[in-house]
Amino acid sequence: DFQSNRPEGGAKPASNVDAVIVGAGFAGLYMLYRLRQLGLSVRVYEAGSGVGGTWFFNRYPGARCDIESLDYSYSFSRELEQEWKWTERYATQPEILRYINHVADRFELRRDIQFDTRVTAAVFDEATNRWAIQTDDGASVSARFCIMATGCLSAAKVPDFKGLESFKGRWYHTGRWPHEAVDFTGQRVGVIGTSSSGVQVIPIVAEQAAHLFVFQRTPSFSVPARNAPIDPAYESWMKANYAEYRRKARESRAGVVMDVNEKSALDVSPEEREREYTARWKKGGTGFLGAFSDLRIRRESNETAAEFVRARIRATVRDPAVAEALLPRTYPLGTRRLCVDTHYYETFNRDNVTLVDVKTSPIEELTPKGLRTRSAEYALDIIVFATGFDAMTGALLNIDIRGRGNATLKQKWADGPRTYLGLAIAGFPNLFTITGPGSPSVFSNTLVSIEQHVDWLTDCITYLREHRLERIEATVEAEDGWVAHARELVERTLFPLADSWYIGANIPGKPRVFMPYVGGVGAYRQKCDAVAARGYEGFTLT
Ligand code: N01
Repeated sequence: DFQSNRPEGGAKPASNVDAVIVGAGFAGLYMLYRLRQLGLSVRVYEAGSGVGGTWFFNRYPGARCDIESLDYSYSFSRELEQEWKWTERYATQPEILRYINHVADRFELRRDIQFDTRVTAAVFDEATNRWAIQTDDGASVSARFCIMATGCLSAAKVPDFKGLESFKGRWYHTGRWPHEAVDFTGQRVGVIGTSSSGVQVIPIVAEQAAHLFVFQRTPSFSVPARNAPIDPAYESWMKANYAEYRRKARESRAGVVMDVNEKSALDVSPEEREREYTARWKKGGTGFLGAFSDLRIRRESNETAAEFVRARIRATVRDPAVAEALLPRTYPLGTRRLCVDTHYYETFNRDNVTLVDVKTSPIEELTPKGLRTRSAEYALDIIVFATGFDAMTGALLNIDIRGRGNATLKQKWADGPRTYLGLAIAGFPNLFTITGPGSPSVFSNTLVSIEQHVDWLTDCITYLREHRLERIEATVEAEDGWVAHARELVERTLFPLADSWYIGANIPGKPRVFMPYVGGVGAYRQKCDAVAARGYEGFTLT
């Protein structure tokens, strides 16, 4: 019975708990908070030495969120929401990490978290309906529920470059940045990767380095952030209207209240288009994508937005050849994550910055002195890999997860992830994924998605307890239906046209399956609620 397991006083690591949560980022912390409220005994395992997940590991200079601070925060506690003061429109990584630490302290979450511990395996025992969870310290714990709060972008990927071990300089991955500051002063630095992480780190490194080489394979579309201190009048308005604002965000498409123009880009004059794009460009941020309703579904509409951004790049970058090389041309705007930057394109006007095209002349190997492409060798003291992540499935598949009949998740997902609602997996009872593949996750303000998943799971576990049920498992039919529905939605969009991490294209050999759910968080929430209201339709409960 998982109702009576809570150890007195909480703190001691128990070998038997009601729930194990893997990960102490935004998702894991809130899950712990809610399950504790139910009176469950919970153990959280976290590979890092502190809370924060993404924000613990991505400490590279320039790291900040591209969702506004007042949106990218928990809504579950009115006091927290009212008392916390954000300083900037877009919070920096250190500020977000301070916030997460504050939350952990405020709600006394740390006593149930074991840090510096990586979960290596999770095996379901059909006889007892419990998970045996193993950790890299050799310990094992048994839990009724295993909740994966492992993050969508947590398995950092350093490409398998020949000769990496021979490189005599220092190298870093943006997603595994050291805690001590890295000093680029007087150094010859190479940054590999020009997507969200790259566009943030590049302008900062350029200011310090003796010379910066930017190795670009695919140019990104980037819009200016227009970051600024929080406007006190806006903050007061938000704090007075938070409840209503959050409700709208939950019902929205992306988990933020966005001004979306309902018109098609093709139904207005070129002058009106220019006005609309210019206004959004001046405002800054990803709201640019709301300029017209069909930017992600109609190629010709999308091309008008793409051309607008290309014109801004040409107007910003002085050397026409460099500007030309920075123009994205091979995929529609927004089908890879739109970048948000502060002085990214301007950085290429500096004398100490060189853009190197590694599409036409790929990186062949790292050498003791630096890096060699097909056409030249570059002497480097420091290499920064802004090369991304084995997204959405990487962190899950790094754990040896075995469900009924000892079947592995690796086998089950050999042709790409399959889930029911992005929350549950047929064959893996009592295991849940927060913001898993098949849920809106990375296509939303993650905080909104995380709270929705955690609240849904809390209700689900309450339901099981009230009905004295021990086991919940998605049916294969429900899972097949969800996978088909998700695929059908994405096929109506331009997303499949891009080689992106959304579709696994950044990891050699990864199956090409579009992983996030594109239906929007509002519609998705309704579907999840309907499943619960119908007694957990699509699940077998025993
Ligand atoms: O990773 P990416 P990221 N040789 O995979 C290049 C979130 N995020 O860390 O496109 C040469 O997007 C690769 O080139 P290509 C956000 O969701 C948010 O930047 O594969 N180049 C690409 O340029 C984002 O989408 C924020 O041709 C190689 C880059 O490395 C997600 O995290 C900030 C290479 C990888 O881009 C991931 O972003 C940061 C190779 N062998 C991150 N391998 C904000 O909120 C890879 N590349 C602002």
